[in-house]
Formats: sequence, structure tokens, C-alpha cells
Amino acid sequence: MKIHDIPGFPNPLRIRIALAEKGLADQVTFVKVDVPAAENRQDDFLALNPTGTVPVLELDDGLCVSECTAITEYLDNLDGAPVLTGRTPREKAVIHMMQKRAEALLIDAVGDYFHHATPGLSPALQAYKSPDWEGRADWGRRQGDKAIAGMRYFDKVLRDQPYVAGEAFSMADITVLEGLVFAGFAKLAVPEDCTALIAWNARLQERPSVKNPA
Ligand SMILES: N[C@@H](CCC(=O)N[C@@H](CS)C(=O)NCC(=O)O)C(=O)O
Repeated sequence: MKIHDIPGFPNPLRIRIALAEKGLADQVTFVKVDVPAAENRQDDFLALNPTGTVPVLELDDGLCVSECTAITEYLDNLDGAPVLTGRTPREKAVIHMMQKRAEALLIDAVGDYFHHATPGLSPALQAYKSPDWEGRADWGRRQGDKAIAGMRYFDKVLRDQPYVAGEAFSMADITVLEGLVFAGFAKLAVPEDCTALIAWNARLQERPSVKNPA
């Protein structure tokens, strides 16, 4: 299988951590997409993923799967022994709920802040990002406020439990981790009083898959 992505970017890293967790790195060929040059917005890439984002998993039969949640589900269930996406109906429900919150309240909000309230990644990519409507920077800044509120939410969650979805590490932890990486890149600081979130982040930075993603 192939993964179309760009190393070091937060959403691609979600999958590279999942690959390391599952020991699948050697089964994947990475194909680099030049996102700063907006290669992901050109027809060849849009044929793989019409939403124009990386990562994309391309299977040997040609099926292309985008969205980190869907890709992680696939990778996690390949060996019939899921460890990131839940085993029981209850685990799956909680992990998917927290995964959606990690996307909506954090990583996607940071992305919208970055692309709509700051100069973003590069002029080539921003040409596809900032629609010419009045108030877009205000809207972008509000996404930054949303991301900070998301950090406060996850701080509250992590005061009562060791991981985002409860007692075990899951894909929701990976998404919050990369949401914080993206926030750092976008210069959105974690509030100092989010001590549980900060301690959780420091602890997970020592996890082998986070230290050495695929
Ligand atoms: N919801 C998507 C988000 C993917 C995403 O936003 N990826 C970023 C890289 S970190 C990207 O492709 N950005 C380029 C663009 O939006 O044009 C997922 O889960 O895969």
C-alpha cells in the first residue's frame, strides 16, 4: 500500500504514529505530495482525494481512502486485533466520540485559524484557502478561540483519566497530540493553567510511536 503525504505535517503524522503503533511501517511506500506548492490542489491529486488533503492511503487494488479516522480504522483492523479504534461496541463508541471532538474542537479549528487568520503556509496554497469574503479573518480568529476552548476541554477530560478516551491510548490521543503540534506551528499557545493537558503531552512525547513515527 501507498501513503500520499508530506513528512512532518500534523495530519500525516497521525497516520505515521498509527503505523508505528501497529508495526506496519515496512508495508508502506510513501509518496511525497508538495503541499506548499499546492500539488494537493491539482487535478492529479484531486483524482485521489477530491477534498485535496493529505494523507491518502492507496491500496494495491487502487482504492483511495482519505480522512485520518478512516485510514486509522483500516490499518488498525488489518490484523484483526485493533488497539487504537476500540474492540467492544462501547470502546468504539467512546473513541469515535472523542476522535470527532479532537478534530472539531482542536485540530480542524487550528487548521482553519492557520489558513484563514494568518499568512498560512505559502502563497501558492493560500490561493486555495482564503475566500474573498468580508470578515474571513474574523472568522479565522474565532476558530483560534475555538481551538483554545478545545484545549481547555481536553485539559478537563485529562484531569480525570489518563487518556483522551479513558483508560487506554487510542487514535483520539494521536489526534489531540497532533492538534497541539499544529497549534504550536500556528503559534496558538496552550494556556499555562491547562496543567493536565501539558503533563499528558509531556508523558506521550516519550511513547515510542510518537518519538519515532513511521
Ligand atoms: N480531515 C482531514 C484533514 C487533512 C488535512 O487537513 N491535511 C492537511 C495537512 S496537515 C492538508 O492536506 N492541507 C492542505 C490543504 O488543506 O490544502 C483528515 O483527517 O485527513
